[in-house]
Amino acid sequence: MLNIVLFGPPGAGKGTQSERLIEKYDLVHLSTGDIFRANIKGETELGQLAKSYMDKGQLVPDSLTIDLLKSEVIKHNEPKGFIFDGFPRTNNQASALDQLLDSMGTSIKMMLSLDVGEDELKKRLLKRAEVSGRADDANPSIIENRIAVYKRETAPVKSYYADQNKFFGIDGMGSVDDITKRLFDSIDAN
Ligand code: B4P
Repeated sequence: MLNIVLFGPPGAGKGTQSERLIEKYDLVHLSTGDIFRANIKGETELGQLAKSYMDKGQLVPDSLTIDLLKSEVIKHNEPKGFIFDGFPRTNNQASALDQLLDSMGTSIKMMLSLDVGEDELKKRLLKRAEVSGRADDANPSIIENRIAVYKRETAPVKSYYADQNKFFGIDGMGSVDDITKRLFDSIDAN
Protein backbone atom coordinates (compact mmCIF):
# COMPACT_ATOMS: atom_id res chain seq x y z
CA MET A 1 0.00 0.00 0.00
CA LEU A 2 1.10 3.56 -0.69
CA ASN A 3 0.37 5.39 2.56
CA ILE A 4 1.42 9.03 2.60
CA VAL A 5 1.28 11.69 5.30
CA LEU A 6 0.80 15.08 3.64
CA PHE A 7 2.08 17.59 6.14
CA GLY A 8 2.50 21.34 6.53
CA PRO A 9 1.32 24.44 8.38
CA PRO A 10 -2.26 25.75 8.06
CA GLY A 11 -2.86 26.91 4.50
CA ALA A 12 0.22 25.15 3.14
CA GLY A 13 -1.84 23.47 0.42
CA LYS A 14 -2.49 20.04 1.97
CA GLY A 15 -6.13 19.89 0.92
CA THR A 16 -5.41 21.36 -2.50
CA GLN A 17 -2.59 18.94 -3.31
CA SER A 18 -4.38 15.91 -1.81
CA GLU A 19 -6.98 16.17 -4.57
CA ARG A 20 -4.22 15.80 -7.19
CA LEU A 21 -2.48 12.93 -5.40
CA ILE A 22 -5.57 10.80 -4.88
CA GLU A 23 -6.43 11.11 -8.55
CA LYS A 24 -2.99 10.12 -9.85
CA TYR A 25 -2.28 7.28 -7.42
CA ASP A 26 -5.87 6.13 -6.77
CA LEU A 27 -5.65 6.65 -3.02
CA VAL A 28 -8.23 7.21 -0.28
CA HIS A 29 -8.17 10.80 1.03
CA LEU A 30 -8.60 11.15 4.79
CA SER A 31 -8.60 14.76 6.03
CA THR A 32 -9.37 15.11 9.72
CA GLY A 33 -10.22 18.79 9.14
CA ASP A 34 -12.81 17.84 6.48
CA ILE A 35 -14.28 15.12 8.71
CA PHE A 36 -14.63 17.56 11.60
CA ARG A 37 -16.24 20.16 9.33
CA ALA A 38 -18.72 17.56 7.99
CA ASN A 39 -19.65 16.77 11.59
CA ILE A 40 -20.09 20.47 12.39
CA LYS A 41 -22.38 20.82 9.37
CA GLY A 42 -24.34 17.72 10.37
CA GLU A 43 -24.64 19.15 13.92
CA THR A 44 -23.35 15.96 15.55
CA GLU A 45 -22.07 15.84 19.13
CA LEU A 46 -18.52 15.33 17.83
CA GLY A 47 -18.93 18.34 15.55
CA GLN A 48 -20.06 20.55 18.42
CA LEU A 49 -17.07 19.55 20.49
CA ALA A 50 -14.59 19.92 17.61
CA LYS A 51 -15.98 23.36 16.72
CA SER A 52 -15.18 24.69 20.17
CA TYR A 53 -11.48 24.03 19.51
CA MET A 54 -11.31 24.76 15.79
CA ASP A 55 -12.93 28.19 16.06
CA LYS A 56 -10.13 29.23 18.42
CA GLY A 57 -7.40 27.78 16.23
CA GLN A 58 -6.58 25.05 18.76
CA LEU A 59 -6.07 21.35 18.11
CA VAL A 60 -8.96 19.01 18.79
CA PRO A 61 -7.86 16.66 21.64
CA ASP A 62 -5.85 13.59 20.60
CA SER A 63 -8.24 11.03 22.11
CA LEU A 64 -11.14 12.27 20.00
CA THR A 65 -9.09 12.72 16.83
CA ILE A 66 -7.36 9.34 17.00
CA ASP A 67 -10.62 7.42 17.56
CA LEU A 68 -12.22 9.28 14.68
CA LEU A 69 -9.33 8.56 12.33
CA LYS A 70 -9.32 4.86 13.23
CA SER A 71 -13.03 4.55 12.56
CA GLU A 72 -12.54 6.12 9.11
CA VAL A 73 -9.53 3.95 8.14
CA ILE A 74 -11.28 0.68 8.88
CA LYS A 75 -14.23 1.61 6.64
CA HIS A 76 -12.06 0.97 3.56
CA ASN A 77 -11.58 -2.52 2.23
CA GLU A 78 -8.21 -3.19 0.57
CA PRO A 79 -7.45 0.33 -0.68
CA LYS A 80 -4.32 1.03 -2.74
CA GLY A 81 -3.27 3.40 0.01
CA PHE A 82 -4.24 6.45 2.04
CA ILE A 83 -3.35 10.12 1.95
CA PHE A 84 -3.45 11.34 5.54
CA ASP A 85 -4.10 15.09 5.23
CA GLY A 86 -3.81 17.07 8.44
CA PHE A 87 -3.16 13.93 10.49
CA PRO A 88 -1.00 13.28 12.49
CA ARG A 89 -0.64 16.70 14.10
CA THR A 90 1.05 15.47 17.32
CA ASN A 91 3.62 12.77 18.08
CA ASN A 92 0.89 10.94 19.99
CA GLN A 93 -1.25 10.81 16.86
CA ALA A 94 1.77 9.67 14.80
CA SER A 95 2.46 6.73 17.07
CA ALA A 96 -1.25 5.77 17.20
CA LEU A 97 -1.27 5.80 13.39
CA ASP A 98 1.81 3.55 13.25
CA GLN A 99 0.13 1.08 15.60
CA LEU A 100 -3.08 1.06 13.60
CA LEU A 101 -1.31 0.51 10.27
CA ASP A 102 0.92 -2.14 11.81
CA SER A 103 -2.16 -4.07 12.96
CA MET A 104 -3.30 -3.97 9.32
CA GLY A 105 0.07 -5.28 8.09
CA THR A 106 1.07 -2.00 6.46
CA SER A 107 2.91 1.25 7.29
CA ILE A 108 3.54 4.86 6.30
CA LYS A 109 5.76 5.04 3.23
CA MET A 110 6.61 8.73 3.41
CA MET A 111 5.82 12.09 4.95
CA LEU A 112 5.69 14.85 2.34
CA SER A 113 6.05 18.15 4.15
CA LEU A 114 5.04 21.37 2.37
CA ASP A 115 7.27 24.29 3.21
CA VAL A 116 5.58 27.72 2.90
CA GLY A 117 6.58 31.10 4.37
CA GLU A 118 4.40 32.63 7.07
CA ASP A 119 3.36 35.73 5.08
CA GLU A 120 2.18 33.52 2.22
CA LEU A 121 0.21 31.27 4.62
CA LYS A 122 -1.65 34.25 6.07
CA LYS A 123 -2.38 35.61 2.59
CA ARG A 124 -3.78 32.26 1.38
CA LEU A 125 -5.98 31.73 4.44
CA LEU A 126 -7.43 35.26 4.37
CA LYS A 127 -8.16 34.81 0.68
CA ARG A 128 -9.87 31.47 1.33
CA ALA A 129 -11.97 33.17 4.07
CA GLU A 130 -13.65 35.23 1.35
CA VAL A 131 -15.34 32.06 0.04
CA SER A 132 -15.04 29.36 2.71
CA GLY A 133 -17.09 30.92 5.49
CA ARG A 134 -14.59 29.31 7.89
CA ALA A 135 -14.36 31.21 11.18
CA ASP A 136 -10.77 30.00 11.65
CA ASP A 137 -9.69 31.59 8.33
CA ALA A 138 -11.39 34.97 8.70
CA ASN A 139 -9.71 36.32 11.81
CA PRO A 140 -6.00 37.28 11.66
CA SER A 141 -5.46 36.63 15.37
CA ILE A 142 -6.92 33.10 15.06
CA ILE A 143 -4.65 32.49 12.06
CA GLU A 144 -1.69 33.64 14.20
CA ASN A 145 -2.76 31.17 16.88
CA ARG A 146 -3.03 28.31 14.38
CA ILE A 147 0.47 29.02 13.14
CA ALA A 148 1.79 29.21 16.74
CA VAL A 149 0.07 25.90 17.61
CA TYR A 150 1.59 24.38 14.47
CA LYS A 151 5.10 25.46 15.46
CA ARG A 152 4.72 24.32 19.07
CA GLU A 153 2.75 21.06 18.79
CA THR A 154 2.76 19.91 15.19
CA ALA A 155 6.15 20.76 13.65
CA PRO A 156 7.92 18.24 15.98
CA VAL A 157 6.10 15.44 14.12
CA LYS A 158 8.64 16.00 11.30
CA SER A 159 11.37 14.51 13.50
CA TYR A 160 9.18 11.50 14.24
CA TYR A 161 9.26 10.58 10.54
CA ALA A 162 12.82 11.81 9.93
CA ASP A 163 13.96 9.33 12.58
CA GLN A 164 12.40 6.59 10.44
CA ASN A 165 13.99 8.03 7.24
CA LYS A 166 10.54 8.83 5.89
CA PHE A 167 10.67 12.64 5.87
CA PHE A 168 10.67 14.52 2.53
CA GLY A 169 10.58 18.33 2.52
CA ILE A 170 8.82 19.90 -0.49
CA ASP A 171 8.98 23.55 -1.54
CA GLY A 172 5.33 24.65 -1.21
CA MET A 173 5.79 28.11 -2.76
CA GLY A 174 4.76 28.83 -6.35
CA SER A 175 1.88 27.69 -8.53
CA VAL A 176 -0.37 24.76 -7.55
CA ASP A 177 0.80 22.88 -10.68
CA ASP A 178 4.50 23.39 -9.90
CA ILE A 179 4.02 22.06 -6.37
CA THR A 180 2.03 19.07 -7.64
CA LYS A 181 4.92 18.21 -9.95
CA ARG A 182 7.39 18.34 -7.05
CA LEU A 183 5.17 15.97 -5.06
CA PHE A 184 4.76 13.52 -7.95
CA ASP A 185 8.53 13.56 -8.57
CA SER A 186 9.27 12.86 -4.93
CA ILE A 187 6.79 9.95 -4.76
CA ASP A 188 7.97 8.45 -8.04
CA ALA A 189 11.63 8.68 -7.04
CA ASN A 190 11.10 6.92 -3.74
P1 B4P B 1 -7.35 21.57 8.26
O1 B4P B 1 -8.66 21.30 7.66
O2 B4P B 1 -6.32 20.51 8.14
O3 B4P B 1 -6.95 22.95 7.59
P2 B4P B 1 -5.74 23.73 7.04
O4 B4P B 1 -4.52 23.40 7.83
O5 B4P B 1 -6.20 25.14 7.00
O6 B4P B 1 -5.67 23.28 5.54
P3 B4P B 1 -4.76 23.07 4.31
O7 B4P B 1 -3.30 23.15 4.50
O8 B4P B 1 -5.33 21.80 3.79
O9 B4P B 1 -5.13 24.27 3.35
P4 B4P B 1 -5.43 24.23 1.79
O10 B4P B 1 -4.71 23.30 0.97
O11 B4P B 1 -6.87 24.08 1.61
O12 B4P B 1 -7.50 21.90 9.82
C1 B4P B 1 -8.42 22.83 10.35
C2 B4P B 1 -8.53 22.69 11.88
O13 B4P B 1 -9.07 21.37 12.22
C3 B4P B 1 -7.23 22.74 12.69
O14 B4P B 1 -6.83 24.07 12.98
C4 B4P B 1 -7.63 21.94 13.97
O15 B4P B 1 -8.36 22.73 14.87
C5 B4P B 1 -8.52 20.84 13.44
N1 B4P B 1 -7.79 19.58 13.14
C6 B4P B 1 -7.68 19.01 11.91
N2 B4P B 1 -6.94 17.89 12.00
C7 B4P B 1 -6.58 17.74 13.31
C8 B4P B 1 -5.78 16.78 14.02
N3 B4P B 1 -5.22 15.76 13.39
N4 B4P B 1 -5.60 16.94 15.36
C9 B4P B 1 -6.18 17.97 16.01
N5 B4P B 1 -6.93 18.92 15.39
C10 B4P B 1 -7.14 18.81 14.05
O16 B4P B 1 -4.90 25.65 1.34
C11 B4P B 1 -5.37 26.86 1.88
C12 B4P B 1 -5.71 27.89 0.80
O17 B4P B 1 -4.56 28.16 0.00
C13 B4P B 1 -6.79 27.44 -0.16
O18 B4P B 1 -7.68 28.49 -0.35
C14 B4P B 1 -6.06 27.13 -1.45
O19 B4P B 1 -6.83 27.41 -2.59
C15 B4P B 1 -4.87 28.06 -1.37
N6 B4P B 1 -3.70 27.54 -2.03
C16 B4P B 1 -3.23 26.27 -1.97
N7 B4P B 1 -2.08 26.14 -2.68
C17 B4P B 1 -1.81 27.38 -3.18
C18 B4P B 1 -0.77 27.91 -3.99
N8 B4P B 1 0.22 27.15 -4.45
N9 B4P B 1 -0.80 29.22 -4.29
C19 B4P B 1 -1.80 30.01 -3.87
N10 B4P B 1 -2.83 29.56 -3.10
C20 B4P B 1 -2.84 28.27 -2.76
